[in-house]
Amino acid sequence: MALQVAEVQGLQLPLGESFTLLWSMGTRENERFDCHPNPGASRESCESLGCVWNESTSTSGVPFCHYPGPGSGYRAIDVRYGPDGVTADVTCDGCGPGAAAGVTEPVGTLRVEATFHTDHLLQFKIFDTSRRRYEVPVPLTLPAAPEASMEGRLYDVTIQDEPFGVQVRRRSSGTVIWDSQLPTFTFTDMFIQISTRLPSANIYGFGESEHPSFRHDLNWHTWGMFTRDQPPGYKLNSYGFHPFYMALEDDGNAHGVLLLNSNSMDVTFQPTPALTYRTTGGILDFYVVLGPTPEEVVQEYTQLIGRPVLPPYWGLGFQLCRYGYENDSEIAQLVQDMNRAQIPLDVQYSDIDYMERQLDFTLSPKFQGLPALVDQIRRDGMRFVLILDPAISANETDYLPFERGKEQDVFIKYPNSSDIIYAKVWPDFPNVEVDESLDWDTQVELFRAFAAMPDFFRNSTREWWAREIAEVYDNPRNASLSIRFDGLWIDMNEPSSFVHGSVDSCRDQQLNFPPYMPQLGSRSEGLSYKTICMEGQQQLPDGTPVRHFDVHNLYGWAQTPPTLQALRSLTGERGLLITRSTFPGSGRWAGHWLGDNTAAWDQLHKSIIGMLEFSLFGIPYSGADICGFFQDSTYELCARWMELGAFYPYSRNHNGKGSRRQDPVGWDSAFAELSRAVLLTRYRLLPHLYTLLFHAHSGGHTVVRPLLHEFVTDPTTWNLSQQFLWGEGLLISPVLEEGLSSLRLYLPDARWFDFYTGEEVGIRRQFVELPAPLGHINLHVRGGSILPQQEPANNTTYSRRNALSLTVALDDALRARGSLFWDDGVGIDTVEAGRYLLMEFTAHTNVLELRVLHGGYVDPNALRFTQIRVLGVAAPVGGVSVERNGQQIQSGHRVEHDGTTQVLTITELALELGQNFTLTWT
Ligand code: MIG
Repeated sequence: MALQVAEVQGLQLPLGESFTLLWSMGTRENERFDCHPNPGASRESCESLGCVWNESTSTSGVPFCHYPGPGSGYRAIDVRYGPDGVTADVTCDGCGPGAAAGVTEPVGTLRVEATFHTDHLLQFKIFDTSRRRYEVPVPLTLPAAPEASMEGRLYDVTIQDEPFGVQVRRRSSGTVIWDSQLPTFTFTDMFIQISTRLPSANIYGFGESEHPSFRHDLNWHTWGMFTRDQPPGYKLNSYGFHPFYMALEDDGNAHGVLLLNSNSMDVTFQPTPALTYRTTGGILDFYVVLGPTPEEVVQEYTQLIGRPVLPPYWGLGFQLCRYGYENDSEIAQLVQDMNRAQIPLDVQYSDIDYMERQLDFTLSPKFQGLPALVDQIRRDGMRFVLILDPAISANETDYLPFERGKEQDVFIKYPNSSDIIYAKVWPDFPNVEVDESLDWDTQVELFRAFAAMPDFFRNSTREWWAREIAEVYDNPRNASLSIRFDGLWIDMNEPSSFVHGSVDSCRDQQLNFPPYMPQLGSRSEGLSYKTICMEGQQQLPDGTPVRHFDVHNLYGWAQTPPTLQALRSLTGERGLLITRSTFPGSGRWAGHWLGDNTAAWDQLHKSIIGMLEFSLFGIPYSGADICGFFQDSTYELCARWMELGAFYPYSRNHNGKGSRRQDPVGWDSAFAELSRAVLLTRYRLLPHLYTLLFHAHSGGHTVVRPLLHEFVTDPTTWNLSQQFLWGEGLLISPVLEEGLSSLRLYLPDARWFDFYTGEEVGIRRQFVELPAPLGHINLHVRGGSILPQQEPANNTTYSRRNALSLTVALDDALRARGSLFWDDGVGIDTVEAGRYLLMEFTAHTNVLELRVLHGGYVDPNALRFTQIRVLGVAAPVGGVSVERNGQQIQSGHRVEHDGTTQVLTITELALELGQNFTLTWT
């Protein structure tokens, strides 16, 4: 029971005199909903909207101007409940007080439709019945007809009539997980607002923003959402757009909510607990998945938006890049130095430096040796990735990409006009000498070319883009300039522009400065801040015209599949694609780097939060620029970052232009040694990581997994993001602060074994301080899991030929399980075509079984498991017998059991990959 006591202190009431105490019955602070979200609220402007002005609060963020009562002015009529959903009409009388009053046209002919798609997925959509409004053209996977059953449904939906609200209740617990019967509800042309009470204060997600904590702080914070070329920073919306959150209810059940709306918006949390969405267009189209576990929330969400792509095996190797390589020899030298130092390296990049004056599809005179270098790198078993930007220079003579693009009408124009909207990005004007000592704006003015933005929705653009990429791969004019890249990296696709809107002015004031400007931190430049004009005319593949205003947040999303398709058709392989701007569903084609971070200690933890969020967003293949992009990294920071980054699914050391070298061979030999060691550990674990990415691709499981997904009954895990798991069984506890040689880390309720020594820690559900000297990252294997591994090598071409092994960590009941996914590592759609091997491992007491679940791939290298470590074996071991496909075999293995560490090691095995084996120890 909450205390309901008002304490009045500091009184000086002399005894014997008469006093009257009066307390005002204002709306409780947490129940205040902001009635004037635009800046500049005053008593006058507030009251003129029909709202209440109340300055009595000492809590920062509490709105002074709030709604006067429960009414929103909207009412539901004709509510109809059916087996597959609920519908109602929604009308408004005067549409209530508040933010939008008189500013943008109210929509008074609304309809709400709730659809029970499956037992764990429902949708409710609020839209205008009199005029079709813009809806997000992103396909979701929904059953053709509702499949939810009366008995099996995890939820009930109620539509409340006055004021209008939607309520969703979890049946099993009675918890109301959505409750929008609140005074804020507003539906106008350019300002749509809806609030909901939240069932708990455990909210995760929304992005892309740098969040100070994984679990949101609900104390009056607003987060703007709009894709933008904005390096991570507090309260700044960055490259992607993800209007999705996961909520953990107080009893440990979890659900997820997607608002499928692509207009600029913001979301406000308040400690009620409640959440308010404010969007500038489209409709309200909500999808709720009911879990009930956090892992199931991600599985159900990715089922809806599309499961993540399986990266090529080599994409799990270490990757190296920087902005500012001088020429191809610098890259050649670096790769050679990495190889000589025997530091694993799979993928080398070139940033925009390889282009002539940063023009897409060109080759700089300083990089004429690149084609040959790429061939050499590939011969040595490594791979090469090139960057591409969307902006196409319009100031060239004989620049075919622009000429052909114009011919095929691929560029975004002003509406009802043949004028292309010209932005400025990286391409330089012809014949200029860039003077980098000038200030940025002057440089942009003097040196940057006019640049046109392709509209990637159009079929013609997709064809044009594929052809231009093909001509880099196979240069039709000079075959010796063909660059045989293996992957592409698409940048600046928010889309980014160095001038706001266009080199001229934008033509539509209202779209660029909407009546409600979400809290994006660029009020004076409006929505076209660092991007193109909102009135830009785009066209869906079926010819439907759409405004950039509505589809801005889909720019990177639309560019991604045609890029992957082009890459695949050229290379004949799966290819590696990384994109900066993402939207729900982008994970189907690409991974994501977390953008232009700074070489600073706080970025280590922030990068984990970012990865955990992208796990929720269905983009598991992600990671931050290791050692930091902006500013000089420092030795210790970079060393700790290499340790952490070795456990990013996407593990790339990338640096900005002008800052000091930070690659593993850019420091000293001790640094090289430390990098080598931690990357060898990563490479050893790649079969496990690849298997996790397979489970993400096929089942929607997370790869980098928040602890709360595995230990949901333990509230200590609910906001723990300094540590993370790979799957369910490997706990990674990096050092995130300077000057430490030991680390305080949390071990949840399970048996935990040191990955390196195999010894049990013997502590659970407690924080513990463990040694963490520079060069050592704490890794713990959870009892109950089996991790497949492989002898590492300098790159995955070679490591894939090496011996396999297993680490079996027994739980309290002496059980463990795990799996291994294996295929050729590069083929397109190997999973869909069944061209893979899936093995399942189970251990119980003294028996370990290796079983083939799917035998669709035979590795050409005759791979064998040669070593098995079983952790937590207390009783002395006499011997180990081996059966293959049910037949006892003579195997020349050796057995070692250490009674102190309780590690059973079986070596010199030769268990062929793809066969069934049973090992029994006595
Ligand atoms: O305006 O291509 O996030 O990784 O090195 C900066 C140069 C453009 C931003 C990317 C970064 C890349 C850089 N790019």
